[in-house]
Amino acid sequence: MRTVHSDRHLLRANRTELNQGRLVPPFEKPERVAHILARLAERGFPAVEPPVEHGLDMVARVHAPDYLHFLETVWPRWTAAGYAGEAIPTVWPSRRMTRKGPPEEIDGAIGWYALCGETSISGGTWEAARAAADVALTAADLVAGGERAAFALCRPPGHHAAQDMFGGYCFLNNAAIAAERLRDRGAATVAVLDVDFHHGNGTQAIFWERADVPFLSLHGDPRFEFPYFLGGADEIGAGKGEGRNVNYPLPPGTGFEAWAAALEDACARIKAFGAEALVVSLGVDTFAGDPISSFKLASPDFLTYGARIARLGLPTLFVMEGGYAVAEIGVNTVNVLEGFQGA
Ligand code: Q9C
Ligand code: ZN
Repeated sequence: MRTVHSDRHLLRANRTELNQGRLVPPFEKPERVAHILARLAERGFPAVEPPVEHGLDMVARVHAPDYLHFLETVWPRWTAAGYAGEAIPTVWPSRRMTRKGPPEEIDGAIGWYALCGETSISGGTWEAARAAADVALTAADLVAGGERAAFALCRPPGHHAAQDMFGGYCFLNNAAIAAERLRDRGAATVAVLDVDFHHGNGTQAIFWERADVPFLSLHGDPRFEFPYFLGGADEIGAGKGEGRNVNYPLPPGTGFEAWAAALEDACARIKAFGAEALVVSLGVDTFAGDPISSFKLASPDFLTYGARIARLGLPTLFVMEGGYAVAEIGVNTVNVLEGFQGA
């Protein structure tokens, strides 16, 4: 399986994350990718390939123009305002506040576009996010061109990013952008299967009314887990998309047996939807040793479910999302790819 990857992810090197009332070093850090690259090489995968620059046309199919302009300018605006730390929102258009667009001041504007407050923005974030979108698009083109599967080693991740919102370490929704590309290149129905520990709220929002891109997500029950305000089983899509959004909220501490049962149901539905291609939002924060998640998957379980996904028999694009047990992220991620290839 070929991997697309850009060194420009290194430009995303923020120093702070608001966690449990303190600013701490971010969980979503560059070393995550280094471990995945090392494991790919160790297991004999082909040399990683750089992305082809695609411009912003496909990105703009998923994200609003004013949001893209915000991402491009937020850091210079923040520093021009004289703010010393990294850009972090402190105020939101919350319930009973009725303004319908971003205010002039960057401190307010960042709250308009933020879904939450842990994800700081620093210089280079926009450039890294753009490169990650190019990685996803380039890998999608490999699959559209006839590869059985490809791996988009994206960083920063994307599945929490909605049309006009960043947060949960995500800025551009790489998986959604790739799904649009696969649609353009001829797959009539492209399913997105999200196996990251957290609900893919951004991807759900983007495809909520779409019949051609069904979204299925296995995740920690939002009554107990981030992103808290989306991801329930009763969210089934609307309009033409009704019945094509499928959430599997699972209790804290879920182990592989229950997780795999949900995956089995998701696979049956992907078949029933008539998907012609598959995008997997691949987060490995379901691992038992993950520092911010509560599921109990063991490293060999990733091999098992990679093989199950392969048995769908669909052209498949794996898009990297979360996973914060850095020492094991390489083994767990590559196990999914090896399980897929071995099936
Ligand atoms: N500070 C992804 O896995 N909550 N994002 C953090 C610890 C946000 C995870 C709690 C988690 C976002 C792509
Ligand atoms: Zn996650």
